[in-house]
Amino acid sequence: MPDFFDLTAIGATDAVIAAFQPYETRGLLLGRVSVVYSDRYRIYTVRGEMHAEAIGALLYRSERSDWPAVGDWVVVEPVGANEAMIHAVLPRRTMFSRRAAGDGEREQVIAANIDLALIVCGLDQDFNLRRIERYLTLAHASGADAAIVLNKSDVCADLGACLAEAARVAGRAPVVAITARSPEGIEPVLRFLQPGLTVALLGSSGVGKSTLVNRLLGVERQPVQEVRESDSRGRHTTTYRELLPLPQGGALIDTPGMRELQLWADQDSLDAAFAEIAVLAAQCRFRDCSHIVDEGCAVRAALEAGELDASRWESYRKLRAEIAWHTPQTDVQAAQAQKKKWKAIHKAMRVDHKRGL
Ligand SMILES: Nc1nc2c(ncn2[C@@H]2O[C@H](COP(=O)(O)OP(=O)(O)O)[C@@H](O)[C@H]2O)c(=O)[nH]1
Ligand SMILES: [Mg+2]
Ligand SMILES: [Zn+2]
Repeated sequence: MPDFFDLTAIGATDAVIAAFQPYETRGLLLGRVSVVYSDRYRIYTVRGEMHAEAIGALLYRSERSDWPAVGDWVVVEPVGANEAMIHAVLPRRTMFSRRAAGDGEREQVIAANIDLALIVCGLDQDFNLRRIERYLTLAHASGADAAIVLNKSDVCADLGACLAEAARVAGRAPVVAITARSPEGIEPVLRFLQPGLTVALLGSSGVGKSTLVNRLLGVERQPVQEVRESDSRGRHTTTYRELLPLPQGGALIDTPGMRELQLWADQDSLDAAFAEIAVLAAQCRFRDCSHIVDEGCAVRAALEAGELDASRWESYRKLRAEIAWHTPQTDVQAAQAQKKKWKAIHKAMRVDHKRGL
C-alpha cells in the first residue's frame, strides 16, 4: 500500500474537496468507494485502499438509494491501520440507477459520479443498434456524457457500414471502433481517458468489457469469459462492480450485472437519446398527440415520408412504454407533484369563495 494515494487522479475535484471541507476539521478522511459487498465496502483514501463499514445512523436514517455506492465520495473515520467507518455520503454529481430486481419501484444505484459512460458493443453477431439506444437513454438519465465503443473490429466484415449505422443513433456521442485483442487495437479509446476522469463501461455481457479493462490496466485483473459461438452472447460471470484506478490517471468502472438492464430513466432522458423524434413531436398539432391516429401528427407524417426511420420510432415507443410503466418518481418528486396539485385546487377554491359560492 502506498503511503500517499492521490485522490485527485481518481476524480477528487475542487467541488468534492469543498463538500468535504466541513468534515476535515474533525480528523475525518475523504474516501471514494471502490467496491460494495452486501454490508461492507472497499474505499480509497489518501492512505490507500481500506476496508470500511457504514455507521448505523447512516443506514437507518436514509433511503437505500442514499447508501454508499461504487464511485461515491464518502467521509470516513479511520479505525486502525486499514479499517474505516463511513459517516456520510457526499452529494452525487451523476448517478446510474436501475430498478431493483423483484422489487417494483425501488431505485438501485449502480454507480455514482461517473463522468463518461463508454457504451461497449460487439461487432459480431451481437451488434444491435436498439441496445445502443437503450444504453444511451440510461446514460442521459445518469447525467454522464456518453461515447460508443464498437469492439471486435477484427471480426467485422464491413466496418464502415457499422460505424455509419451506429453514428445514426448516436446523437452527439462520438463513435469509435476498436479491438481489445491487441494493445494497438484499443488506441482509439485512449482519448476518452484522462487523469481525474471517471469512466464506466456499459454493455451486455460478452462484448469485451473485461478484456478492455485488462488491456487498459496492463494486468489480467478482470476474469474474461468465453462466449458461445452460436450467438456471441457471453455467459454471466459473477464479479463485483469495481472502481479501478488507471495507471495513467483516471478511474474505470466495469459493470457486470447490467445484462438485464431495467431502465430507470425519464421522458427527458429518452428525448435526449431520440432528439429527432422529440423535435417532431413538438410540431404535432395537439400537445398530447398520441402519434398514432391524431390529425396533424408530425411524427406520422415524417414516417410516411420516410424522413423518420421506422425502426427508430419502434425503439422509441418500446422504451417509452417501459418508462411510463415504471415512472421513476422519488418521494420528493411525488410530494412536490401533490403539493402543486393541491395548491391549484386551493387556488380554485379561493376563487369560488370570492364569488360567494
Ligand atoms: N474477436 C474478438 N474477441 C474479443 C475481443 N475482445 C474481447 N473478445 C472476446 O469476447 C469474449 C468476452 O469478453 P469479456 O471481456 O469477458 O466480455 P464482457 O462480458 O463484456 O466483460 C472473450 O472470449 C474475449 O476473448 C475483440 O476485440 N475481438
Ligand atoms: Mg466482464
Ligand atoms: Zn403526433
